[in-house]
Amino acid sequence: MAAGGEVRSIEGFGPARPERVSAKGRGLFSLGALALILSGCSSEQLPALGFPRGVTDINDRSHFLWQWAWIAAFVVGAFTAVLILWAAFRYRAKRRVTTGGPEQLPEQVSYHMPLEIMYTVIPFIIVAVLFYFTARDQSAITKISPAGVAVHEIDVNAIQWAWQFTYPEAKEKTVTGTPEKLPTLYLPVGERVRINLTASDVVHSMWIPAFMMQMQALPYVKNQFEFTAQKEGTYPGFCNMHCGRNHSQMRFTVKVVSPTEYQSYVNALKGGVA
Ligand SMILES: [Cu+2]
Repeated sequence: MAAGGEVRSIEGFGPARPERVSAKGRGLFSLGALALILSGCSSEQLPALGFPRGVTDINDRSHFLWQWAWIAAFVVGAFTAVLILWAAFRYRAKRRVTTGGPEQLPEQVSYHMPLEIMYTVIPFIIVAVLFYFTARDQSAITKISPAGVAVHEIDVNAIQWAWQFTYPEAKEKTVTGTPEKLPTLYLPVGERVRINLTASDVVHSMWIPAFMMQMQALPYVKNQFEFTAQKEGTYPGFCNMHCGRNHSQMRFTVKVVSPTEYQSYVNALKGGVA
């Protein structure tokens, strides 16, 4: 018991009590066990977290990054929450230790080198790991097949506020959409497709959520990406860059069909029927 108004030092950075260590130890053990369990999962076993599997080969690649970015965020978030709650409860103001005097601040720590190094190095490692996997997947997704490899090329032009699809295979015939009559982008299943993307006026962005793919459409620039659609179906497409008053109406439909059906579409377009 402190006497004569002297304030007993607040528990702080001294040695932790044994029961606190065991609680902390249990927390760390649980986190480690979670990481160990999750590391044994293949990306097929993990939840898809809002994106469909296998629609294109881009999905096959991007799912890994998508799922593990969430797992990393969850682990970092949980660890941070535990630390915050632990500090909040462990070092909360205790009236019983301020007998006779004003409330005292706990010991103030500054220029604690190990701590300073830790909170600089750990975020750097997190960013470096995310950067590595993002750069690896991005360069794979934007890799263009060498000349001579058969791909179906489709030129996509974004305009305020519609999409134009031009098929060189159909004698450069162009399909232009309007907000009232959305255009359809036809794609053959199981065959390589290259999108040559540009814009007529301002910056737009071509986004097909089911394909886990978006790319900016820039005026005077040809951006390209390739993929192989793996599942037939109809999927919505959007402009994903706020490009003006009617941006929200800048939509299109993607139809992945059999190669025969795709060929008939191209032929019909060539003949001016589609
Ligand atoms: Cu747009």
